[in-house]
Amino acid sequence: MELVRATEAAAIRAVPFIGRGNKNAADKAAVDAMRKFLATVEFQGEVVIGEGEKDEAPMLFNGEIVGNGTGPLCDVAVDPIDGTSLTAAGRQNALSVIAVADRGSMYNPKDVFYMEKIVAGPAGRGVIDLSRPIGDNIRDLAKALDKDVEDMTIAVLDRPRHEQLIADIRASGAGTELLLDGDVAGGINAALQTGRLDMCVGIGGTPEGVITACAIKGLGGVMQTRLYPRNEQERQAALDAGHDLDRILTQDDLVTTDNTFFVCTGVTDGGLVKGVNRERDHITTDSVVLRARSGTFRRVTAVHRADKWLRDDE
Ligand code: VTB
Ligand code: MG
Ligand code: MG
Repeated sequence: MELVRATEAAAIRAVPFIGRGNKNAADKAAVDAMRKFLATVEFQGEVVIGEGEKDEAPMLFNGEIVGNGTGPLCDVAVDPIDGTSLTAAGRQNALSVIAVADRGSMYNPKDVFYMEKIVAGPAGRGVIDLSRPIGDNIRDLAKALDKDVEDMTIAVLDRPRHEQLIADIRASGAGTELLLDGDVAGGINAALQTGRLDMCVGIGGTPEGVITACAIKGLGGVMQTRLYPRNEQERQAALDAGHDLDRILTQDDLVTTDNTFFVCTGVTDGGLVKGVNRERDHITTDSVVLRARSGTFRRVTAVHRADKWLRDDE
């Protein structure tokens, strides 16, 4: 639960950068705040997923030790802001995220930046299959959800690489929700049994994949992924790093323990969490905490005193 303080801090510190056009400045403020707050949490974390590498963004470094140096040994995956471009533009759906699991349990996506992903809620277990055509997956999931295909909504990152995928989804009769960024929130929204999304598919960041897996385990949903090198050079690097490029990695391969925590706080408003809100002398944050072992989904609304946050030394 203490972890939520770190995502709250990152989100609050990113606020002055919302809509200011400088995504690295926003990310740096969030990274610094997260690092500082993580140092007060009772655990011995090693950053496995620092994110930011693909985007050449400021980051917590892979191998960096975080926490106060006592307590359980953990793997840590962070994305201080998923959606730095969204934040810089002042758009919706930017979040700050941390996932923590037992030491040695997180998949290390070393040298491969992208993966194909398919994510759905509990109804998709034993139903969706990354190796099958998207239209079949949509039809089968609709059946499992007892819905018409026409009532299905599929989230996809809005990227040129997804042109065919988007056409195939629409040809099946389902609708798309095109995401500017943020397939972590997209995957979680797809796995939640409330809201309009039924599935999230497409090629997205590998770090975001591992982070999403922690959340999906908490939600009892299903996720299948496969590494996606973009060119021969990345392909060779992946093989040299020992990756099996044909293997389908599920949420349980990406995080091999059920002892996982996932926390996120909204930076800007989104479908999963509201953004940071400042009113006079108070700042309100909206967060989600997911614990896989108990399957608990908590919403945490916190009210912070603005004067504490306006001082730089806090
Ligand atoms: C996604 C998305 C992120 O990177 O995983 C992604 O969730 C995919 O890469 O918000 P491209 O942007 O290069 O397509 C982000 O957009 C940024 O980390
Ligand atoms: Mg990201
Ligand atoms: Mg980021």
